[in-house]
Amino acid sequence: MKIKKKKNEISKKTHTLILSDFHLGSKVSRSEKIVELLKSFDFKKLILLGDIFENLNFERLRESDWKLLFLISEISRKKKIIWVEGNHDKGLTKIFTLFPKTKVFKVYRWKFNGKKYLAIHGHQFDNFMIDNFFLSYIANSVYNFIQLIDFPDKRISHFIKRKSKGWLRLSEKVANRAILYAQVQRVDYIFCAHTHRFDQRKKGRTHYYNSGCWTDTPSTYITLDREEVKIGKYV
Ligand SMILES: [Mn+2]
Repeated sequence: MKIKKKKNEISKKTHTLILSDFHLGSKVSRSEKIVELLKSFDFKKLILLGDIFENLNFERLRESDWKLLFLISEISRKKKIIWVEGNHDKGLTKIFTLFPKTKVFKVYRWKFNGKKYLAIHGHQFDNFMIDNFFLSYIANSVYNFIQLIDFPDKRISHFIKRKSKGWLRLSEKVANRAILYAQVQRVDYIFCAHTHRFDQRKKGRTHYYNSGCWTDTPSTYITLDREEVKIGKYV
């Protein structure tokens, strides 16, 4: 499959793109939109920050999910792809070392201009999930179901997400623990996912970013160009 670019398509430029939580195989993943986004960017490096797959069941993948996977394999011929494992796709990511120029990590570190960077999915900072795997699985399924039966503008699921204390606590916890981890590891920038809420914080010299997800609107992504980090939204 060839990546074709339309003549008039405006190409945005960035060095690194960070995306996470596609949950391919679940009914709410927005693979068509991810394809659109990847095609609209001119980038050098792609970091897939975990939970790209919902689970190991490939039978659930739709045509559009396969299209996205073909696109990623096509990208991997020319550009560096970093695949960071999430809790949903643990182990599965190893298969993708078969793609050219693709590497799999649990924790990915790099340096730029004397600054240190680290990317980790973030479930490592979520002991609720680890202790109550079954509970959070149920909560997640219920939320996905509500999203499916929701109005087109997703007003019910967005309301739940805004009001849910659990969600808020999770975002807080992951952010705080990630910042602490970054300080201990002496890195300047830490990138996480897992909470499905995009986020941006700074504590002292430490910068924390969360790339959000692609199972909800707006879906979010991070661009990293020189030392400039931005969170982009995609409706
Ligand atoms: Mn996760």
